Amino acid sequence: MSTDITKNERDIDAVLEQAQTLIAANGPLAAIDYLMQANRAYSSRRLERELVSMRVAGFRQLERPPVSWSAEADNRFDNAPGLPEISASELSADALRSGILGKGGLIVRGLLNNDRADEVREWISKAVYAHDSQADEHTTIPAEDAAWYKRSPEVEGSLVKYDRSVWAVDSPPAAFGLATIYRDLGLREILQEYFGEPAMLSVRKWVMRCVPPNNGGESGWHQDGRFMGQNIRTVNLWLSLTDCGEGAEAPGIDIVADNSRKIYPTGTHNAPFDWTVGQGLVDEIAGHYPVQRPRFAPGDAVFFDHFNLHRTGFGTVDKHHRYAVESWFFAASLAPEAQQPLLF
Ligand SMILES: O=C(O)CCC(=O)C(=O)O
Ligand SMILES: [Fe+2]
Repeated sequence: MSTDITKNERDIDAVLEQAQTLIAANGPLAAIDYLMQANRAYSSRRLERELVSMRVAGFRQLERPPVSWSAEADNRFDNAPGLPEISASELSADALRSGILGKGGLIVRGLLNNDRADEVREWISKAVYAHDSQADEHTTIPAEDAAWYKRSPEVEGSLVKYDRSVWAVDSPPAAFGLATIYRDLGLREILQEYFGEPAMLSVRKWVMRCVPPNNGGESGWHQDGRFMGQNIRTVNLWLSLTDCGEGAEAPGIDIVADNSRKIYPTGTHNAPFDWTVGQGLVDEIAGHYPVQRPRFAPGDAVFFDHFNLHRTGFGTVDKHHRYAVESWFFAASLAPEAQQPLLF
């Protein structure tokens, strides 16, 4: 047994050495591809941690020539009353364009099958549990459980906590699993086509969310472009892992199906904070655009960008925590440094 472990560790050493050679010869993305491939076989916590570090460090080495881009889209969803909906097999760069730019967002049903959605929800539970145990000095948990929350030296800052969410990068096994799923879904290619250049994720806007019920609670209406800047190009994949939203018993997300690409004033109309859009203004906007609380099954997703106006949708009779993953993808050439972009 112990010989096997030693042999395995020596294999991992060799894999990491090979990755360094690849970085020097072919750049960080080649090394990341190689490590991801290797980790499908090894499932090694060490490789997963190295991957996180390599993704963040790799971004700094990336050449990012400017790209011209147009916000044109076809009118395939013009008759949709609110956010259009498609199935996973219909997802393409053109569908994303028509949904996000034409209607303010695009719902994709069954992006993950049930088994995969359950698996991702489990990863979030493990990461949250490991985080909470490490935050509590009286609790010690086995090393294999603790590995689900482990900060890379390349990662800076911390998540402002409103709920039980954690950054995906702080859970290297989950970050590996999610990056693998996104690649398997073809998101790298779809987003490359959407942006006309590679898509990046980031430390700060890749969040595994665990939102407890807060019946009757109000969360802040916001546009993420308000914090991240407007000279960016983004696609957010908001992936539900819990039955949530209208008619369900877990908090959902409230979304305005608004395709006007502007940032609304914040801190007015009785807004509770200076970064939120007041309910009075949302009521005015609702005269022109539908305000929705979609019902999401585990594995359903909604794509939108930094102009979308939304908030966490607390119910009145919720009983369950809502798990979801928020993944903001950025066009490489305009990826905001403050979010700590990373390669996926
Ligand atoms: O998950 C939520 O409730 C909020 C998500 C959000 O604000 C976002 O994805 O930008
Ligand atoms: Fe948001």
